[in-house]
Parts: sequence; structure tokens; C-alpha cells
Amino acid sequence: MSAESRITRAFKEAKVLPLDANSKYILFSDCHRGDNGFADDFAHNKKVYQFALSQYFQKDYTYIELGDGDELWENSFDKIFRANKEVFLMLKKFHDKKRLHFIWGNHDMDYKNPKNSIKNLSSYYDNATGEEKELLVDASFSEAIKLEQKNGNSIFLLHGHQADWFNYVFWKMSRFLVRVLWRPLQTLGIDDPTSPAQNFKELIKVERHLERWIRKNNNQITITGHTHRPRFPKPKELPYFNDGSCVHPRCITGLEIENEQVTLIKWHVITTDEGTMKIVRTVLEGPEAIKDYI
Ligand SMILES: [Mn+2]
Repeated sequence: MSAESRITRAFKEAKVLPLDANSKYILFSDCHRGDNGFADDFAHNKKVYQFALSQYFQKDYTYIELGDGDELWENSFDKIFRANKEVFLMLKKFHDKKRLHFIWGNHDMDYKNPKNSIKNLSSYYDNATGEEKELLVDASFSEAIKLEQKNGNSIFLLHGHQADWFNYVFWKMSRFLVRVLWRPLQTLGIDDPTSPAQNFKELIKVERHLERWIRKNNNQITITGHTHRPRFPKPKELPYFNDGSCVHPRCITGLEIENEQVTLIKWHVITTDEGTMKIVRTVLEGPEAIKDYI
């Protein structure tokens, strides 16, 4: 199956969520939540991410995670949960209000099979009370989502590894290489060569596939993650957006959809004149009206 047909199939089978003047969505991806060890690129952004989510929760946003949330190639889920318990309890708040939707990527492709998401996410063991407690019961996972307006226009969301044949077809092989070869090397600063985020030629190839699909499909507005490179086109340019990642060295990036507008933002730490540190939100691009991309 070609990249094009994989993306088309994901588009046709996408779960549909409403998009109107009242919709508020925050999109993050590529958290690669890990075990707090040397190879865990998310650990240094965890507090920033958790704070950002708490702000969106208070403001009634729905959180959509565009894949590679849990770093299941490198870690057992038990270790991920132990290192990120507060983050999962934050996700549970969204889930309990039915405002949480996951899309699976290549690093959490195990969640394509509901057996795995149920096993990992439906409950956790609470050390304090010695009881099994509910976590994300019936967590919603899909390959793609369409945010659809009443008139039928939509924003298409997917992880983006559908355009990356090696990581889609041979994801188990990639996982094996990462587990056995690159995880030990990563602690020495050597990056995983199967990741488009570390390989500029691959990154360009993945983006080209997606661009071609968008052009062939009537300039369908599309948002992915996977490459870790944020993209925010100008109105009338090819409407291909990327929310970036939550493992940038000094920030997390994401896309907000509110008031029928889209905005690229980052959350990061600044130092004030008094010497205190503060987590802040900075607008990188936009807001731009969604209708200007249709
Ligand atoms: Mn990915």
C-alpha cells in the first residue's frame, strides 16, 4: 500500500468531531513520555506540559494528542506511568469530561489494538492506598480525526507516519532497532536514525508525501505531528500544518483551534527580574481564520 492510499484510507475512516464557533481544541503530539531516565527527552518539559494542559483544562478546551504520546518503543508502560503519574492524572481530568481524544503514532502503534490501550490505561495501582484505581477507561484512540463544520468542510488530523513507509510498514523493525541498538547509544548523545525528526532527508520526504496528498485532495486542511518540525502556512498557501513536539530542548509547541481560528503557540520557562522562573505561553504564528485556508 502506498503512502497516498494509506492517508486516503485514514481520511475515509477518520472519527468525526464537530467544528463550530464554540469549539476549542488544543493539539499536542510527540510527547514521547518516558521513564525519567537518560534517554527520556520529555522529562525536562514535563512540568511545562502539565501546566499548559491545566490551563487548557480550566478554559474548557478539548485535548487531542496527535500520536507518539507514550514512548512505548523504549519503555514498559509501568515505568512510563510511574515517571508521569501527575501527567496521567491531568489527562484523566480531560477524559472524565469527555474532552480527550488520542491518535496513535508509530511509537504508540500498540494502541491500534484496543487490548493494549485497555491493559495500559484503564486502571493504575495506587501505592498510597494499595488499591487499583480507574484511569482512562475506554480511552478513545483512532488513526485519524476530522474536525468537521456543518457545511462539510473539515480539518484532517493524523500523526503523519502514514507518509513514512519504513515507520508504518516496518514499525516493529524500527522499534527493535531502537530498543536494542539506539537506546544505549542515545545516552551518549547519538540520535535514533529511524526517526524523521533526526534525519533531514527523511523529514523532507515525509512532508513531500503529505503535500502531494493535500494537493490531490482539493487542498484539504491537514495537521500532523511526527517530524517534530512545526509548520504554519500562510492563508492561500498549501494548508499543511504541523504542531511540532513536546520534546524540543527548551519548549513545547502546539496548535490551538478557537473562534474558528488556528494559532501556533509554545510554552516555555522564562526567568523574571526577581530571579524567579515562570512558565509562559508565547504565540509563534497566527491567529489565522480557518476559512482563509479553505
Ligand atoms: Mn512519530
